[in-house]
Amino acid sequence: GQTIYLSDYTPPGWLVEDVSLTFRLAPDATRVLSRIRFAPNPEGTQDRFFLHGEKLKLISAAIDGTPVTPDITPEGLSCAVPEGAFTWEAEVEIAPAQNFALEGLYMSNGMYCTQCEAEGFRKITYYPDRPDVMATFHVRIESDLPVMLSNGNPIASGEGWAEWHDPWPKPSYLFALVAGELVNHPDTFTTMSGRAVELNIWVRPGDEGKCAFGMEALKKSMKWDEEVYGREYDLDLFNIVAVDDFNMGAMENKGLNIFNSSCVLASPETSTDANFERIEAIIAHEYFHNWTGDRITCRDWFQLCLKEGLTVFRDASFTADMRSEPVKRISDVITLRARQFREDNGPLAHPVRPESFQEINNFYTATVYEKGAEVIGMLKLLVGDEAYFKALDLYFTRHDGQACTIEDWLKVFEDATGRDLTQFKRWYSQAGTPRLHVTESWDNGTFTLHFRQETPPTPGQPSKQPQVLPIAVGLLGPNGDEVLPTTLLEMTEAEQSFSFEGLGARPVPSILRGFSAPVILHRETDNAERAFLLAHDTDPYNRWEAGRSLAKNALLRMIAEGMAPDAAYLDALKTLLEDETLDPAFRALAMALPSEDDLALTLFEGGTTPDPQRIWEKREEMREAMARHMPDLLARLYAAHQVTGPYSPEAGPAADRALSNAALALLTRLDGGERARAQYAGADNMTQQLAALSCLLSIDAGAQELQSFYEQWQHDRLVIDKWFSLQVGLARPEDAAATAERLAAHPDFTMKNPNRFRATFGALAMSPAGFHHASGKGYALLADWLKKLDPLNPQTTARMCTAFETWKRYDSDRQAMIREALEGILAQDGLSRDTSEMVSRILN
Ligand code: BAL
Ligand code: ZN
Repeated sequence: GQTIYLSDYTPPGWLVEDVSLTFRLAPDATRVLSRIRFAPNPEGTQDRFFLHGEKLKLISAAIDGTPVTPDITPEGLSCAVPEGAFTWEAEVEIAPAQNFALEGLYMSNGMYCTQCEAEGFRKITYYPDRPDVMATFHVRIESDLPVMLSNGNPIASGEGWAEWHDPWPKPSYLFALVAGELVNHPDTFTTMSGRAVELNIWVRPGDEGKCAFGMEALKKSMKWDEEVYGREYDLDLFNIVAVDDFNMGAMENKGLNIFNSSCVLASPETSTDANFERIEAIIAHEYFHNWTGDRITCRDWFQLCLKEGLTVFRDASFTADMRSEPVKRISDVITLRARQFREDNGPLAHPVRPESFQEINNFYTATVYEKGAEVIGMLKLLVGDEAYFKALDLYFTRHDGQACTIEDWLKVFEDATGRDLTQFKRWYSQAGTPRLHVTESWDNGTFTLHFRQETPPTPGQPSKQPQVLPIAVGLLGPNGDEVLPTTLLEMTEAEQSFSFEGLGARPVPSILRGFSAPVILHRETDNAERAFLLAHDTDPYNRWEAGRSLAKNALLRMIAEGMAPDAAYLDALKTLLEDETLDPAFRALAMALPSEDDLALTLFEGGTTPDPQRIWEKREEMREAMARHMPDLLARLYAAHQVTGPYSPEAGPAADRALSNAALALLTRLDGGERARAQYAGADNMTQQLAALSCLLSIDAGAQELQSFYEQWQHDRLVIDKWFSLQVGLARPEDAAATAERLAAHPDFTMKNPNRFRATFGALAMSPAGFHHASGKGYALLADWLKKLDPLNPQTTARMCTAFETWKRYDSDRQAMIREALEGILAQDGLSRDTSEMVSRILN
């Protein structure tokens, strides 16, 4: 494949003033007529006039009314053009019903919809499909479908047609069109300046009852962005559409957000508490893009983190404000470690701002999104809240309507604060997770923390420079009182010490409070100190971290040394769970053990080859020990945190359900499933039903419930996705691949729906012991299905190849089997650019 480099960026030769598009919709032969006003870019180098275009049948083309015959390649067309401004007109034919890649214009259950980010617009018509070309769009849709939507405001419609105009200049990746037999859930919002905005969530008939929660989330997001960032919505209309077949979670098209139906449709009967929280966050995320993404967009795709890191950071702050801040922070760190650290410490590691790619779709990653958000969180910590919002105001005024870079972003912070961010910028250019080593010394009233940072080599980056690390610390006295409240240390050197004077006794440090930097902390400590922090730390994040490190240490010793589960850990956990002053959601998180993948990475780093089967067994053994250590407490928690009355997805009752269901999961190991069976039978919401079913499946006792669950929900595709993934995810390691294989033969399985494919094979990939089973069956099965999926949907295929990204950690037998699986994929005829880039990077 061809590699594209950030350093090769050149401004476009021509800019677009205005675009008019007409769509004559037909499943196999949609005609797209375009009329585009081009003008030479004074800042560009006008060599050859080139328009992107892929898989398009050109019917006709003209410049200023005169027919032209362009040179056409698989990537686009070029053509001689007059000097100065001119009008380009073309007609192309495309076949949305044959488009299973779900990029460009495609069909889902009889409905037309689009996905243009990153480079899908070039599958709709010939265009300079790059984000630094921003234009106003006028769109006419012709079809016999009742609902026809595009970006911006509706301007006219009649029998069989509708016209839309978007007054805000935008890049082509934000274009959207939807047409279908849809029904809407309407509402209104009055903005801070008093303008009324019409809001709609459009769904397939039958899904109307699943829109109310999403609508409330949208209104909360609009309000929050006004109150916290001073950002007001800028059109008379905001539309959301739910689509079943969608590669991503959702898409922020201007005024017409398109959502994977799993990320917007919600009802108590069909959605879990986790689903509700995720939907609220994604609706906020897409809405927040209106300013951080749409009004101010990216100059080129290397700058993706400019909009994604910032928007993830914004949606995380929103969720923290709507729910519990510490619980959100802890959950985000769990995700960061599970996904981003995994990526950053393997063959796919890349900087937050990558410097080259073959297929940009492969860079919608945890690093760009989640580490990109962490970088913004660090910037905010370093400059302080007030300066952060001052810089953001400057960003919005200075760059409104522009396509920007990370340099522009950092410059507003430099200008607003007077700070030099040259070294900070390394967070955008250096890949890999910094290791932060800490030692301490105590001398006559002075306590000193000695820090050393190092970042291991990553592909293409053998050596790294020190980064700016904001390290939030607090100090606790021997009796547990805080003797130094949270203080921010700013580390800039490879090695640096910080002293605290005038202390009466040697303190216990609480380091990296709130996970103030995305690093791996190495500190020699003992269980007594961990237990002390678990009992006394005032920082909820570090309190949780202390419990997690106790659990992790205990598990590592069980795995590596065959030790029994650590009684001190079990006692400390019991004490924490008994503390009714603590948020039940926090306690539920404290009961969760470090993931299998997290343990595997730590073992590997320590020089031990991880055995996925043994890790799985030891986690099971630990859970069993947890249950046996505190059966009465668990029974009490289970009963005391039952939620009565009608279901509400709010944080309070969701937290109680989280704690009671965490207790149930352990109790099920003791009571043979008695409580879970009763909960299943009495459940009136999906959270309770699914939790009970999971408990039963985890002890191999849920066959009957599994069957009745299917019968109850067979007409609800989102619930049936849960039915698929639960069976694979909870299968014993030796059965996981066979379960996925059996479900892939189920009549409800389809490769054409990414949600269903992920529910089946994503669940396998996310079960380390099953996927890495010594038989190699998991590898072979996934590789087989990825080979089948690639010709249809390269984007989802490539994404799922990341299942193999940890392969170098494992023993030579497993490595040989994985290599064979990956080489088999690579040898496939006509393999997509997406998958070929991904597999090659993993293999190297
Ligand atoms: N821009 C792609 C989907 C999202 O990040 O919102
Ligand atoms: Zn986004």
